[in-house]
Amino acid sequence: MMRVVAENLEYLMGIPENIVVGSHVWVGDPELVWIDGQVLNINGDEADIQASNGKKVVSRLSKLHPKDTEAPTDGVDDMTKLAYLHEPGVLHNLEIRYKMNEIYTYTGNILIAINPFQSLPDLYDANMMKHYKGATLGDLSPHVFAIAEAAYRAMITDEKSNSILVSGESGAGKTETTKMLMCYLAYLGGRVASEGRTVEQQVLESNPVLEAFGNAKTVRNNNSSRFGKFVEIQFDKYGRISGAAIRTYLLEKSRVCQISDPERNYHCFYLLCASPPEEKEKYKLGDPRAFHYLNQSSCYELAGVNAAQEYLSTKRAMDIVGISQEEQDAIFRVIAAILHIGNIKFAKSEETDSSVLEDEESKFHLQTTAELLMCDPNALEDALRKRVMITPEEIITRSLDPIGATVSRDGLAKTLYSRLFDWLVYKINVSIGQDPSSKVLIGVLDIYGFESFVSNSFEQFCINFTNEKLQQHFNQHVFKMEQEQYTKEGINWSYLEFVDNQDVLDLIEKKPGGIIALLDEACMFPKSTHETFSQKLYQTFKDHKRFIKPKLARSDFTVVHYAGEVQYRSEQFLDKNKDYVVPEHQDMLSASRCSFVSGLFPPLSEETAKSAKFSSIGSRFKLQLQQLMETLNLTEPHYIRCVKPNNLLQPGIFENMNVIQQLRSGGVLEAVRIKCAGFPTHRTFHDFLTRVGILAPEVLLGNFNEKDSCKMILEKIGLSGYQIGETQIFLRAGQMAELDAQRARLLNNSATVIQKQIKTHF
Ligand code: AOV
Ligand code: MG
Repeated sequence: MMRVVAENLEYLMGIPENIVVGSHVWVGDPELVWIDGQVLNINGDEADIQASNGKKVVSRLSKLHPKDTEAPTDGVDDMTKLAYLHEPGVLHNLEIRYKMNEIYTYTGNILIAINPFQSLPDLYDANMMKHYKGATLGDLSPHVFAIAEAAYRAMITDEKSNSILVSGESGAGKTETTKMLMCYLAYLGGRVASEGRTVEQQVLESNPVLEAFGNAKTVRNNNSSRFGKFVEIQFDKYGRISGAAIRTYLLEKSRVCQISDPERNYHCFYLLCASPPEEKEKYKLGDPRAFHYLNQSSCYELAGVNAAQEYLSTKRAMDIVGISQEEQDAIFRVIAAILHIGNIKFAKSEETDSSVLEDEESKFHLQTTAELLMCDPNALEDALRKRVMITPEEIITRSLDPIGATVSRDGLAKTLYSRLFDWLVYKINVSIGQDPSSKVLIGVLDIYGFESFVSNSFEQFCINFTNEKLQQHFNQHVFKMEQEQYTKEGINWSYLEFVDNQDVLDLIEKKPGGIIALLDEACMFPKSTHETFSQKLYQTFKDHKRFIKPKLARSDFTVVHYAGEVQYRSEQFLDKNKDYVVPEHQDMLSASRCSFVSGLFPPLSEETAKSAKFSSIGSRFKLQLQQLMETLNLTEPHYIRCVKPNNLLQPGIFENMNVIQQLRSGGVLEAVRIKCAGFPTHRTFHDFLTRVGILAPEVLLGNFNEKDSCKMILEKIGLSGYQIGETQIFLRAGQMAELDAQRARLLNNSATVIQKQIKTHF
């Protein structure tokens, strides 16, 4: 039943019949996306426009949008209040509000949050929380607290779980928004003046811990989360927080070994390098510039962040979430060990093409790593440099060449780091604890938005897959909400269909035959290369609407996502899909004398050791997403779309092109489109009469009730397709513009008549 309704789409494209000479319009602009102007002339299907920035522009009539000259100059706090709901209207409204520091705007129930890139303390203080407590959504200015309040109230009254889905591109403000949501929920559901470590405190303090180990400075965000996160906050029957569970998704492992200027590695490395002298001594650390994993970039400090203080506050947060002193020591030993591992260098051995430690310094770092990990230095060296092959006849030990040994070294560092991160999440979960008797929860999702770079790899593929999933969920929800509102008003609802992205999802995840399944197959077949994998894709999806083989590419492939085309480079897909711990690394670490380290590498059972030749990251991620969607489907969702107004990360700059792209890929425009396909303009009978009553003065003079008056006016004008609800008029997209145009003509005519009269008089 899901299909594009082309006729309705045209409403979004423009309503040319209402555009006449003198009309105020929005016209496309290569830089600003849309600029306003006035029609000077119309020739056939083209119009000359005087734009407000002084330019004269010629445009096809069908490309123009009417501009609402009566829209409030300070904008509207809900897009659905716009008389003309179209792309330029939405964009302009956000811009004027942003310039007034009004960073939040609703589109129905969806909250759009534009990153202010400046601290707005009054916006989130205790007074503000008090203010929103108990308020109905829409009664107060749009706010994250209002969304959290709505979720909490819905949970209490309907005894149903709710979820808040925060999305947006890197640096748009998802994590900050999530933290504010959690603060507000802790305020609503916390125990008053309770002592000790409360569940809500632990939930809140899990954020700085996870940020220290899972966030890093990137070019897009100085505090970029390199993992996705879903926090389930459980409530007891009194509406108090009684437990929580944190799930994380796809930590970016490659960053541990490889960074480029001006990005940084994970924050924890720099914090540890800034720890008090006795600790630095213990971990044999010093200047971060001395470590290969950190000095590939020349950025070591973060503006406005004191690493030494941050180290101490991270440890305090670790205390609160229940990580003991011994565990903290072990964690930082592993972090330090990773830095030392990165400084172990290999050179070509003189006799063969195998490798040796390059110099004394490398020996020192190897020794230090072994001490910190409490494992045997010889075993460590062997695990890095040698591979054991078991053939039916014998056991052969082979030495790796320097390149192979370096790859092995980086693999070890990545494995250690990702196991450590998983342990942290596990530990936080155990220590906060789940409430088995809790019946309802509020889930908060902070997950990476759609990504499309010049070069896109497996990570972007997974991220965009996530976004396809969430987009489907979002569309279905927006659609349902619209339907509910119409049902409430007793309106006929038979026409609405929308674009569904099931076909992209099938392309990616269908089993068998989808891209992930084909990738797994390739990974299991020893002779596969990224080229054979790509060939297989080209063959299989030759006729797929959502798949393109780029003309000049030999192994790239393009997926037509809902938010646009993304070209993926398949080079590292196979490697990145393999979740593989080198058995030599596994054996060496599980033999560590430190129970924390050996605990990160529990010995594999015979069974798994044999069968676990290959475990697929893609398939596991798919499963995780499936579980996430199942959880979300049991909840009542609320959406927050974060928008990054500029790439300079500066306050006050609103870049139209940038914003519009995010509104498109975040599905905000899709939501607007769904609304437009229905009855986007709602007006109470009274408001409607005030605005267009002049078109039928005889009706206004008559003694009718408001509903009947509206009906008579609409009949007189001859509009069709609108609906009259219980309390409101529901108009099709563009109909308000049409009414306004008629009114303008009427006023113009009467003005001309008056002018003529004036002329003849004098
Ligand atoms: P992200 O979570 O969406 O990016 P963040 O939540 O980390 O983005 O926000 C990026 C930066 O923007 C923060 O460090 C703040 O400086 C600023 N910021 C965001 N929201 C607000 C706000 N409401 N008030 C003031 N400043 C804000 V990423 O994790 O990179 O996708 O992977
Ligand atoms: Mg983030």
